[in-house]
Amino acid sequence: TSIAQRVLVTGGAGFIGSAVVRRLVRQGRAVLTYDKLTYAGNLASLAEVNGHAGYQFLKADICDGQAFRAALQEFRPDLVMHLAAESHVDRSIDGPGDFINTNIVGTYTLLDEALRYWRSLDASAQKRFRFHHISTDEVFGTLGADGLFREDTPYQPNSPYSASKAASDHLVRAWFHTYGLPVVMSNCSNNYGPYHFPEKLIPLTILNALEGKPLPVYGKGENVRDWLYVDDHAAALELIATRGRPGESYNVGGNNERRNIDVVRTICAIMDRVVPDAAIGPREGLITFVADRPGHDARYAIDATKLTNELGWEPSETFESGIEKTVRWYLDNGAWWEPLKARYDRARIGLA
Ligand code: NAD
Ligand code: TDX
Repeated sequence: TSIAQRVLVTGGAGFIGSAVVRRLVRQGRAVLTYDKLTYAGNLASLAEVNGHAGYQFLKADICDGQAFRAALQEFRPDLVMHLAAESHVDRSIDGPGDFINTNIVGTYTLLDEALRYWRSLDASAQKRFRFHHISTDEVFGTLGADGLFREDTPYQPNSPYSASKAASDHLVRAWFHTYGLPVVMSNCSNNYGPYHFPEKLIPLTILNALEGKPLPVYGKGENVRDWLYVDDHAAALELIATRGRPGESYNVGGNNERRNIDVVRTICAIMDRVVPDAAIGPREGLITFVADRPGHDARYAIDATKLTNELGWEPSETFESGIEKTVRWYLDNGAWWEPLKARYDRARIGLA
């Protein structure tokens, strides 16, 4: 196919972005990772593709319009996949400023330059070009016991993070309707898997459980998230970017709703089986209920039937298969996460 032969990936050194980059490079596409390398960006996540023919890395900020303009002119992508963001809800509560800058101003800056670039292309290149904005189900707010988020669910973001992502979604939509920039959008549920920064619930639980440290569970642990294995998300993103209809948004989710306490217990059971430690004892004993997150959304769950019906996407991992793989990946890849413990204050990345 002639589509998406040259892909610029913002946030390609992050958790999901690096999974996307690894996938696209394996397929033989030319890829440019455009990433500022904040605390969440890690070149070690791209070791597999580094040095590969057709792969390039550029350290740059999405708020820097001149840098992005030069990257477009030099790399000449036919697809931009925009994943760069401040992504951690708890950090957005402690300090929203970076979220406003990167997620809102940064997305505006990319749209402004992408439009200029798109207008400079010839008609056939214009027709092929796509700007894919990657977003979250958190823009829809919170669900009660029933119901699922659909693409037409009203936006009701509740955290500074989700509000900044909602704002960016609205900007992307406006650039399609007002200027005709060929955009596609997607909103995904919680991802998990290899290369996930240890501040997030699943890797945090694995690493603390390994060392016999407390496992912090917010509130009563009854909040529900819909978990998707990161490579299943990367596969969905490729389909949406290459075959999604311009101007449309697609929800992505794993049909794997779990209460946080059950996620943590599942990880404890796998760790007890795979790396039993008599000095630590059953890991469930490490679970510690702590103060709840302010504004903590009760439940997220995704209806992904549009993506399945239009583009034929199906996740390949269940939560049970994916979490087993994930635990084993962390146990086998200390070389990836050990340096993070040395580089950052343990508390700052959530480790006890
Ligand atoms: P992440 O925090 O792991 O990675 C973010 C990446 O963006 C990092 O490499 C970082 O260096 C880079 N970055 C941050 N600010 C930048 C800037 N100003 N300029 C250039 N690069 C910058 O995030 P993630 O979990 O991989 O999420 C990727 C995207 O997917 C985000 O847009 C996020 O909102 C969305 N998303 C994430 C999840 C999830 O569960 N993790 C679910 C749905 C949607
Ligand atoms: O120590 C913890 N204890 C705990 O109970 C942490 C870090 C989290 N939690 C809870 C809060 C959430 O209900 O676990 C759940 C998952 O928390 P996070 O891993 O922080 O993820 P979440 O807030 O759900 O957001 C994630 O999914 C949607 C990503 O960070 C977002 O970028 C994405 O948009």
